[in-house]
Amino acid sequence: MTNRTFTIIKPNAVGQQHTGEILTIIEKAGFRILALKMVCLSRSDVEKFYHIHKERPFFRTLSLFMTAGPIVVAVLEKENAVADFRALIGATDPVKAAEHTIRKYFAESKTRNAIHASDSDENAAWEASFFFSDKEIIETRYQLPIPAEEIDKD
Ligand code: 3AN
Repeated sequence: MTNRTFTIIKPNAVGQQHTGEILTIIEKAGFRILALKMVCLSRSDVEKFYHIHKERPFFRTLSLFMTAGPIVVAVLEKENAVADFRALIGATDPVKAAEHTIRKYFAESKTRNAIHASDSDENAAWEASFFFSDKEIIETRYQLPIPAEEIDKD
């Protein structure tokens, strides 16, 4: 089990200005943000990213939705990241999502379901590399090189 997962805050959640609230829930649940950016997907991006769903009946509407506005993508770190983050976001169908999950709060339907999470360690690594180079995934932690009092004294 690795400690990384990948997420997308989807166009409806970004458009409704829930990005900050969702990132707050994620950080409060103990996930550390290693990479973060806002992007717009093209139809060809959606076909590549969701290639396993390409033949599914909902693919057309999934593609129209995922290209409807900007998304926020992130790489997250925590022990047991993939499973814990799936629990934090809740079921694909918001009607079935547990109380206090991100989808329970923000999803509007199975397609407009506010957030994506990787479903395995292998997919997390592949999905992260779809959006970020190795250099953009930052492991370095905050650590002052001198005592805080010295930083504050000038
Ligand atoms: P999850 O995001 O919960 O892992 P997946 O990976 O099975 O779900 O599906 C990817 C995305 O495809 C979902 N987040 C959702 O937007 C859409 N989707 C999945 N199943 C359906 C469905 N039965 N009807 C409509 N959209 C769906």
